Amino acid sequence: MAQTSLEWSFFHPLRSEWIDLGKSGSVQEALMKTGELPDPFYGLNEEKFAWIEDHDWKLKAIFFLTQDELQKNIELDFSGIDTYAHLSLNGVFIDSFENAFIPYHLKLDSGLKVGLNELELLITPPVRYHKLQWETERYHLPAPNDVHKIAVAPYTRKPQYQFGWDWSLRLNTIGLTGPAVLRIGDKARVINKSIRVLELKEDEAVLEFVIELSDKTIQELTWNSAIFGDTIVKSADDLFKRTVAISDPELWWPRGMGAQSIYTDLWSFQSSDSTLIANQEVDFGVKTSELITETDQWGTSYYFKINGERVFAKGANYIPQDIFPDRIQDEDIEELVQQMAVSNFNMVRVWGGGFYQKEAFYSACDRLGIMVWQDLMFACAMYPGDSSFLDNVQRELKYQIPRISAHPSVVLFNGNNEVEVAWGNWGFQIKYGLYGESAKEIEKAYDDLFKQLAPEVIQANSSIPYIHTSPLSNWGKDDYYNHGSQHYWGVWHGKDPIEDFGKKIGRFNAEYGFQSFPEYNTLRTFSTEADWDISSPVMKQHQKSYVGNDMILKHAKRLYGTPTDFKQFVYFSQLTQAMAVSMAIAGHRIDSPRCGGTLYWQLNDCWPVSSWSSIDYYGNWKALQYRAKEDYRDLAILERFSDLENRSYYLVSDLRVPQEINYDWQVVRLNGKVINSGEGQILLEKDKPFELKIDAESNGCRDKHKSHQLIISINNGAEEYTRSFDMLGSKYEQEVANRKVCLELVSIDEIAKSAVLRVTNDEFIADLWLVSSKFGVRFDRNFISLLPGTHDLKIAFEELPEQSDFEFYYR
Ligand code: BMA
Repeated sequence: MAQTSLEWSFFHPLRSEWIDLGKSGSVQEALMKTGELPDPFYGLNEEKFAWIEDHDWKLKAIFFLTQDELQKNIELDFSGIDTYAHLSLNGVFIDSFENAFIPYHLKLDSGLKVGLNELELLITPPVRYHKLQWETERYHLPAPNDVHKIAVAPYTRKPQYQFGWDWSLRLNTIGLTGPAVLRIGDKARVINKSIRVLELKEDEAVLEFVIELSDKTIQELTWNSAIFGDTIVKSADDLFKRTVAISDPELWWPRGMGAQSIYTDLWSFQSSDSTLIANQEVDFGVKTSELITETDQWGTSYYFKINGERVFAKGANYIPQDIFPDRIQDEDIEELVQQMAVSNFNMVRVWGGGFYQKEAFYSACDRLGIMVWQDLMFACAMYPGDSSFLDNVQRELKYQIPRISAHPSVVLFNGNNEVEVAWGNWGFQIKYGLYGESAKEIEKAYDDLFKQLAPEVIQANSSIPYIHTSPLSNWGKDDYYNHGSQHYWGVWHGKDPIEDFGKKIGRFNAEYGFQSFPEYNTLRTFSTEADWDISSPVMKQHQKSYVGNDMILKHAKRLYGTPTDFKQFVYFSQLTQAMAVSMAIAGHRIDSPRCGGTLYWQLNDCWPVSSWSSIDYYGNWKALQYRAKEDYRDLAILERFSDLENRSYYLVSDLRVPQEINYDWQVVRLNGKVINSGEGQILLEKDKPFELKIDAESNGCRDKHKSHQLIISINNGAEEYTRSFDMLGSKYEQEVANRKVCLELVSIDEIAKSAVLRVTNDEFIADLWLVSSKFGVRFDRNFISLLPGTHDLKIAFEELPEQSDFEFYYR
């Protein structure tokens, strides 16, 4: 029983030499290692990667077999081939591949020999593979994000963002997205498994377990489960299934609603003569999910019920963590899911222009109670509907759907991102000349793929609800916001004022967002300070949205004034983004139960770039992440904007049990003097936001020239929570003209890797941003306003920073 991860090398088409690739990864990463290609993120280097797509790439792996081994069962497992490839063994063709989203399992039963054997994988980049077809086809499929002249993203089952996106560089990796394992003398293996809740009653859950084995000749086996005992099962369509019942099941709940109960079972499979075929440790959870889309008093609902109970969804859209998929480690994924939990998310959307996630992602979501909205991997383009494309997609779904739906965290499969809305509203017909027959063909392809094939595979393999697209409604007309899911892009892609984030509220807000620049540390990784200008070539290269940096500047100026330099622009950009998204989140939560959830665009980045992300490529939190963490608390204090001047304040609870809340508020002058206050008690129920009556003007204290801070505290018996909001008047800057602010690094604990940053300010400061020039420093709070005094902020670090490593900005 030997298992070897093969070592690959590849042939350089221009230099005619063989270069090491290692066990997996792309030719681009290998050429970066040899120094032939630079870091694609730096400066304008992205352009230096284009030529890679002009050549076919030959990969080679050599392995040795003894006479004895040759008699055994020999298999080859590819975890990911990127993408179009021909495989030959000792010079003889054995198979071809055309989907980066499927692992391939091959039985090598001919062509092997004693001694050295050679595998050759010839990979053709998508542009070359489809060139002839593209040049001769009757019409081109719209693919507005594919930046190549020969735009073939829709034909290619590989991550769509690598063809170019409005937050991504164009870099189509070529190679292996995981190791290829040679197995000699192995028994059968479990190559896929699924778990599905068939029925959930108060005192019993009925589940179906499904496995697929690598050896399809096995027709019957004894399935032993440590929890449910033995049963004999026969194979049907290459799958083995058994049904089990659990009495009084412990349910899996999203965070905030209950425990994330996970059962661990051990399965082993034996043939009739009791020989062990395979075994497998399995984690599973018991939960049901429903997507409720029905006509109601407002229009058409869109919300989730988990285990029969309504849940308000809070979170963001997740994109691939790197342009090089193979570089993303399980620890990086787990860390980011951890950040979601720390930020009080209960849902994440795996957006459709990336890839289906690894087990580590879904398992982390299971453990931490983050519901997963899973897109199928189609985004912002029209897709083919010919039978070979549909067969290819069917193979992909038959693998991915059972695998992903085995996880209790998964609550929705969504067919695609913005494909339907793009067809209806983005002017494709005119731009691509798609009328009559061609338009009909494209529409039929949509129906065949998203209304027939996908739901069929999902219903056959899973109990997770399916919807064919997101959004179901468009932004624009007032009534659109009353129906279904919404991607609100009226501020960024339209001309809406920023306050509309808090007003144009869909029934479920699956996307909305505003861009900002990443912090200086991150900017330094790809630019020199000479490039620090929003219209420098390097900054433009790192801004992929056609809308551009001027949009950030326009809104930042209105909210915070004209930045004096680039550094202040970066600071203002983050404040503007945080304000914009916070307006939306507050609007959405306060609109519950009309509104069913809120997922801002976007959590993370795939390279260092100015984008909609709240956490940059290097894991640094932008102002938005700190703010979303407060806005997303289960028991939250929210600020709602009617317009920039008029705001109201709400208490909101997502907890299933009504909360007895004691609250108090104070309106404070910037020198700390309390000018008005109030307190009260309420029973705060889920989906029933409570408006606090704040009287900031009762003593005639607040006029438009005066600035104040509002401090609100709540206590539900279990914990006390305080949040403050600035009410800064138009003369604010004059009121605090001569401020002194000192920073001191104290209480350093090198073992716990923590310290305190002591801030002393003689006058009020707004939105204090602490930045460390050392990577890996985390702040417990940031972008906070401070009344005069001494304030201790905790930091955690990987490497001890010096006091001089910290910079700070405030208004
Ligand atoms: C939506 C997303 C992405 C895009 C974002 C910003 O269309 O689904 O395609 O990056 O808006 O334009």
